[in-house]
Amino acid sequence: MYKFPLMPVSASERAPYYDALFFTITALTVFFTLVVGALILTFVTRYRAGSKASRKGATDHNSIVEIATIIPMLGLALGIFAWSATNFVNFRKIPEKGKGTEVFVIGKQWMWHLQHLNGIRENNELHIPVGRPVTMTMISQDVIHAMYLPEMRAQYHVVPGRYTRITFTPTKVGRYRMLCNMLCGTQHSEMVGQVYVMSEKDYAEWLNKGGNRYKETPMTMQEAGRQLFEQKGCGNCHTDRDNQRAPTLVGIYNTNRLMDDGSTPKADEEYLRDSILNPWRVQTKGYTDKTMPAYKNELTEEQVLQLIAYTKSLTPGNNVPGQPMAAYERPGVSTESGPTGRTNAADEANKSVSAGSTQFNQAEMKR
Ligand code: HEC
Ligand SMILES: [Cu+2]
Repeated sequence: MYKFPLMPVSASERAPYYDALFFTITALTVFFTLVVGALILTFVTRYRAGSKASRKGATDHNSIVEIATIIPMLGLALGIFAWSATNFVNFRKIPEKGKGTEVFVIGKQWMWHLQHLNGIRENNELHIPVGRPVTMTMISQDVIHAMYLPEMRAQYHVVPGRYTRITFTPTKVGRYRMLCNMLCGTQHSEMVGQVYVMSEKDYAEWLNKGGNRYKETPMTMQEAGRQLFEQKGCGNCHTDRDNQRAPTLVGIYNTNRLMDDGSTPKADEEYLRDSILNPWRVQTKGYTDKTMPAYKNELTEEQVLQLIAYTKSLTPGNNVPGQPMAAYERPGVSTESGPTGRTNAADEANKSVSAGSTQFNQAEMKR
């Protein structure tokens, strides 16, 4: 809306309201500065010592003029107060539960930890979809910080011992700043991060990748399958051996299965896909209860392919006895961080002295 170079771009629904107020106050300030300045200049010139201007009938008090000035000024000030207060109240209306994106924020010297409802964690970074309200619930682990998102025109204190909240709706795709706006210690100025406002499609993709933008290589299908296997709880029933709940999937690929109706189909891809999507059509011998959920409307074709890839990898040699399912390891890959089980650069960065700066530099390099 405004292209004033001193202002950061406007990237949230509240920016125009905030800017209108800001520029009105600025305009009023400039206007009165000019009026008062002009009057001062006029009078000091006109009535300077030694000037011949007439000093006849000088008064030092005029109630009418005073009242006529004070009342409108008071009105103006109260008007600005009412306007600001309305903005403030409107911007602090937290969307109903379940509406929009919820993010949980921990501020600490000197970084921002963020976690999404689905468990994705981020450090000094926030990925959000455009056009949907975002609510941040924030708390500090040490001193008082302040979450400041200049392009969103949003700021609120982050204090120890209680939750504060901030809400805004990003309106423009892009990369914006996340700053700490409360002097919080020596590296306060490095408590910086980025807000990535993404299109719905990019955001979905990002979520799909487990939120790990730094991943060097995408997950293999097997890895993705394993992740799904865990997420969907397949392992609650399918373990490393046949049990009362379900037959094992270890080693079944390309073998002939004995079914309840006496048929012996080969467990190829087609069979596996069918068993996952419509498990009760023909059941494995010994399992007559329809306990396995039908995933027909729950999994995408891509996910089914990933699950099949994972199932294929489950050979006895690849299986750890006693474990629910084969533990899948890749050299140099930590299984501890994040839902993807991959180390991410943010975590690495946070081990060094200034998490903010390291990560910021890394983010810049990747661009
Ligand atoms: C509540 C328990 C349960 C869950 C959860 C479950 N299954 Fe099953 N699954 C079964 C049972 C019981 C059978 C055998 C009877 C049948 O085919 O319905 C089976 C059969 C299968 C088969 C065919 C195995 C064979 O004997 O040839 C495959 C493949 C399979 N499940 C994959 C999966 C996948 C993948 C998931 C997760 C997305 C999953 N299952 C979740 C209980 C479960
Ligand atoms: Cu801070």
